Amino acid sequence: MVTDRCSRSKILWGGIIEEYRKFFPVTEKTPVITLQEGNTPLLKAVNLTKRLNIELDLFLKFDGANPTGSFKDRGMTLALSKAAEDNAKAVICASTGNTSAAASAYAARAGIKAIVVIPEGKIALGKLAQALMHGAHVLQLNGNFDEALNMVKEVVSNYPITLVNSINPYRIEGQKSAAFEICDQLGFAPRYHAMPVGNAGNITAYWKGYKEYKTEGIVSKTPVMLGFQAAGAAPLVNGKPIEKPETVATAIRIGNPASWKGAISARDESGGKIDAVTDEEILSAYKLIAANEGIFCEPASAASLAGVLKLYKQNYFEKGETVVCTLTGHGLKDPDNAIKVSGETIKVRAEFNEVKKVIERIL
Ligand code: AN7
Repeated sequence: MVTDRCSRSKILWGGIIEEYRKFFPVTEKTPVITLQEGNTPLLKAVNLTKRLNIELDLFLKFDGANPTGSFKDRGMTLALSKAAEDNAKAVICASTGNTSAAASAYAARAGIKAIVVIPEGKIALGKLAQALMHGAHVLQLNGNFDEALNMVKEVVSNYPITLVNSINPYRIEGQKSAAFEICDQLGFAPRYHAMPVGNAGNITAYWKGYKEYKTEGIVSKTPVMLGFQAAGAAPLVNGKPIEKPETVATAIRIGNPASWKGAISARDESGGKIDAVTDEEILSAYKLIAANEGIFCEPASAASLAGVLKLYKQNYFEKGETVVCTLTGHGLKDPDNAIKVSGETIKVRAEFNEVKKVIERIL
């Protein structure tokens, strides 16, 4: 066979299972269901730190650059590969949106049916569009995420359907790959790792990943883990479940996180913190990231930077330390919020003189 010399197939990214195979419970019999997720950008926040006069080595891990636009792809590649290995006919999840988008996409790829249960009217429209386009059966529940999760747990105890929420341990396994990538990209583990917390699967996964890299001797230290919940949905901060969680960051509008213990272990074993940030702080960070670094994340994702800015003001960090913020999802999923917080556009008549007046004001 003649191949062109331009082929880089051997060095291109194969998705997290192929890249980190030895860290996962897969065998050669496991069919790998992948959209080549992972390998997302780790960008130094050079403009933000300068603009806000922040003395930190601040990095943004943009997991919104995954195939379905969120970190959920990392867990879903493993969950659907194992479901396919077990000949599952259908998968189900409750979701604030991103899990349903990822489950639907990976199920489509695997040729497995997907059922997603979402809180009616409380998920970003882009996420709903994704589930619909990937052919999932979308059930809108008159209730919140926590009620939806209870419902799907009941379903899987009655039917041979695989649950792909993060209670499914393969989800956590896959999501730990983000911690591996950050270490591989930096060449060491960061001193601090900040991330949004909703159902708490991701902070559990990152902590597992960092610990495994240390056990393997790939890094010498693990980071201090910092988790941030929205103030209106902060059960881990308050120490008890919240019956009616509310926040503009619908992705983390969760009152009783399934991985409660995992989040507390990550916090305590790493000497870290789980704190709350207000919707105002979240939206401010959301705009700062987009306007200064050219990264458009969704509101929930910005809770990580909002939290770092809050702690920075409290002199929590040693100057010059490395801090990584995970930006968990893409801003394009939720254009309504973006347009709402961006304010008015400037309207002009289609005349050169009108445009000229505006341009001269801007320059
Ligand atoms: C953008 O999709 O729970 O603490 O059902 O979409 O692991 O729950 C989403 C969660 C952060 C919180 N950022 O992660 C769901 C769902 C974004 C998210 C989180 C979510 P976890």
